[in-house]
Amino acid sequence: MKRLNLFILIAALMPFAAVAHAGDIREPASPFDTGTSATHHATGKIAKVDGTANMLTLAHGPVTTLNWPPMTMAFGVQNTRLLDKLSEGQTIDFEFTYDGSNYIITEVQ
Ligand SMILES: [Cu+2]
Repeated sequence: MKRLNLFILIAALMPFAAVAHAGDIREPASPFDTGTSATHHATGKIAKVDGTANMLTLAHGPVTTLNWPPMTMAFGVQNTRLLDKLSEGQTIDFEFTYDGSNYIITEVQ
């Protein structure tokens, strides 16, 4: 009888264990996990255009190829003249790569 109670308890707790594990999968991928040649695609809203540092801060949506959740972060820009055409509050589709130390935007649609 005691053994049966233990079995029921374990069975009852199992869904919670599964949920805790699913949380692990959503952790942002480490930069070291990604090849430097891969191109990633995302949609984001421009939070800041920094023409001095040639950086674009974006509140971007999920990036499935990197296992990233939505977040706000700064990207480098490959073609700095691109920044002249962009302004805060604008929503863009963009492509980016990892150059070994920074995430660099290579194309904006
Ligand atoms: Cu990000």
